[in-house]
Amino acid sequence: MAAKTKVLVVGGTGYIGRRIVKASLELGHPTYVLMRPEVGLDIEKFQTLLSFKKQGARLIEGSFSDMESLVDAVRQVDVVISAMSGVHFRSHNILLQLKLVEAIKKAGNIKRFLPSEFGMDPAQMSNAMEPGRVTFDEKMVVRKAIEEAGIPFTYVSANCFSGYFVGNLCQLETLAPPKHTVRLYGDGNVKAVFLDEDDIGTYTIKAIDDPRTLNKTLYLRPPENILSQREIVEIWEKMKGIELEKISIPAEEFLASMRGMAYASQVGVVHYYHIFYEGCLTNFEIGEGGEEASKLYPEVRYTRVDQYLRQYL
Ligand code: NDP
Ligand code: GEC
Repeated sequence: MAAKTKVLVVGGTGYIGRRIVKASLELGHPTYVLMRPEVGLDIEKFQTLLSFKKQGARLIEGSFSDMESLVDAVRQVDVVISAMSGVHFRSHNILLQLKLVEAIKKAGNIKRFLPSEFGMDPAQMSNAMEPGRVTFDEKMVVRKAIEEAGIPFTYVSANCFSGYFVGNLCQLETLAPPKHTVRLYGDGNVKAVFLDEDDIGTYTIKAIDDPRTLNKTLYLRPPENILSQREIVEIWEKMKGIELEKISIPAEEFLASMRGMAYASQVGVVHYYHIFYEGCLTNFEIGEGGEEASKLYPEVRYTRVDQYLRQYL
């Protein structure tokens, strides 16, 4: 049997990065995690790195301010996965990945690079609104650098992380379910796609050495998790045995609510607008350059939204 693909995760201690590390270890890949000296006294991050090591990962030291260290790190593996922050109220460093692209190009040994995407497909978002479009524009800059360097890639479009979108019944500015009143985006019937974070890790690792995903976008669209906001609310109401008051927000009112908000919140509003009014996650067919994950990997028993919601009861 061929040796298992060696994986380096950059951004491994992050929200989605740690799920990718977990899946890589579980699926038996020699797993390397970048350990940055900038961690300093961030004891939570350091302890997370130690816990990876305990589970069998190897920590590789390297810094974005030291190109040679990145090249050396990349040379030790077959596949690089980046899970660099893209969320504006966290830290947002998508463009820093240009250094990683440069290191991968210099090293010359990488069989697949998965940049930090894990959301909407930025290639579908060329008409997105300000200021939210920054996320997509920057991810496209990184894609361009990858493709110009001739680096083999897979882009993972993971749609909505359940932690941000399901537990709160798609409400903004909270992660907990509303108790009395839920704000519906328009009629609440636009379909979106919701993924358990561990499943995102699993599908991502499945794709890293699959010839079917080479130089393609992998869309995570497990059919039972293609749901409208109203359907999610109804699942929750049934589980909980309650009925929530529903207020429908017209599109114009929702967009106008952005005025006066902090920049990071405005970015969030724009993302929600495209997802829940425009239907940007489901209003296109997966074409030539794409594959759907639950079709490629039917053996993955993905988490349904009702199962995910149980932890909020
Ligand atoms: P996090 O905010 O958790 O950050 C991930 C990692 O980024 C950190 O752990 C850190 O790596 C690294 N990082 C941050 N700042 C720097 C820096 N200055 N230098 C080097 N590394 C840095 O990221 P998320 O998991 O929230 O986001 C990852 C991706 O997922 C993004 O592309 C984002 O757009 C997408 N996303 C999608 C969502 C959805 O619903 N679809 C929701 C949330 C995110 P280290 O471990 O080395 O410290
Ligand atoms: C679904 O696709 C994406 C989602 C994406 O491609 C990039 C980023 C995201 C989201 O991760 C967390 C952010 C951002 C958009 O909406 C999330 C958010 C949640 C922003 C502001 C909020 O108040 C919020 O409350 C839950």
